[in-house]
Amino acid sequence: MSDRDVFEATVVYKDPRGTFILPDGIEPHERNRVRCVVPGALKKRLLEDGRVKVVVGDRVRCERLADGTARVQELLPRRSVLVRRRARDGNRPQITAANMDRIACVVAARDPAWKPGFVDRVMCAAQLSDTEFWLVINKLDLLSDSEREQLDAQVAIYEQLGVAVLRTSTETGEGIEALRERVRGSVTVVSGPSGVGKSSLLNRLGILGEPLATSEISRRHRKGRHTTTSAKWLALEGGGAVIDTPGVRAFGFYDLEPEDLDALFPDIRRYAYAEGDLDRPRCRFGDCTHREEPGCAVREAVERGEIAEQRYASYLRIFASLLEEAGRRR
Ligand SMILES: Nc1nc2c(ncn2[C@@H]2O[C@H](COP(=O)(O)OP(=O)(O)OP(=O)(O)O)[C@@H](O)[C@H]2O)c(=O)[nH]1
Ligand SMILES: [Zn+2]
Repeated sequence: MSDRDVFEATVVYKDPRGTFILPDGIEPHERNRVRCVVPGALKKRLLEDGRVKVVVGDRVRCERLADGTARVQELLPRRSVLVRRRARDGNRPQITAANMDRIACVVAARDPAWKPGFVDRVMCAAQLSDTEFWLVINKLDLLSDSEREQLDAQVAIYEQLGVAVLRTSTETGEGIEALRERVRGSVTVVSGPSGVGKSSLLNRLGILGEPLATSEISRRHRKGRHTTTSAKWLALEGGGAVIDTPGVRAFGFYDLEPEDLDALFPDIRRYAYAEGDLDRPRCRFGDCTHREEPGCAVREAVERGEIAEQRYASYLRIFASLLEEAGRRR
């Protein structure tokens, strides 16, 4: 085999026909995708060593085959990975994407109204993946001036936690150029509930290749044709990419015990542990879960208004859902 038959590539898409990659050094356009196979021996090794499988965003070394397709020889080291619990198989990991620099949670200012609980879940997932988190609020054009002020007050909670909050409208173009600038040159996983305008937004960020379908009709059509829910790696003009993940209603957490949840809420963690150090709990009970226990530093901070009620409510809800999942596993 000559050297030119071996190349490195990025995994951009997966569906029942196979895994699709974009070889390095050629224009990162959809039409240059190459279909490849992941040999059974490699699949088995990935399962055994905990890397699970080849996912969108992965870097791979491949070998070109005579029929124009390719075979993956090796999965190259990952710098980050987004792990979600599998919807149906209980506590088995579902790795959604790899090698991202951040997760951007896209919600709508209204139609559909955004739920802080959803945002908090995605933010926990970013914390768990050790990845930067952005909150993108789209459809800003639908708000009156006074509603906008309410929104500003609500998102101030996130801004105080150091989260970048980006306000956009694909109708008026507000914030689009700023977002376009910010995503360029790096890899952003984009996640959001259905109907928030995620596809409309991505189409405005300068993705190379076919625009994403956005209207209700084409969306239904698209769902009919493909049954896949793979993420898609979309190269950006000027470098970098966005990874479009299929609409998620809920984020589950793989391998997370309820009692470890406080570490994923930076605001709660700050009060629960001296200087955020998990070895130095501040509540009366070292194993406090910050629900009903007396002498809880977190609840006291909520009562003083130093932790937002809304964030604490999310903590309690996610805690309860983790408890329920843990119960189901046992
Ligand atoms: N008013 C307003 N409507 C928008 C905006 N962005 C998108 N929309 C509309 O919202 C609807 C949903 O937009 P999509 O881009 O298809 O939404 P999506 O989030 O990709 O939806 P899924 O494909 O279900 O995940 C469409 O009717 C868009 O025209 C916006 O900024 N303002
Ligand atoms: Zn406590």
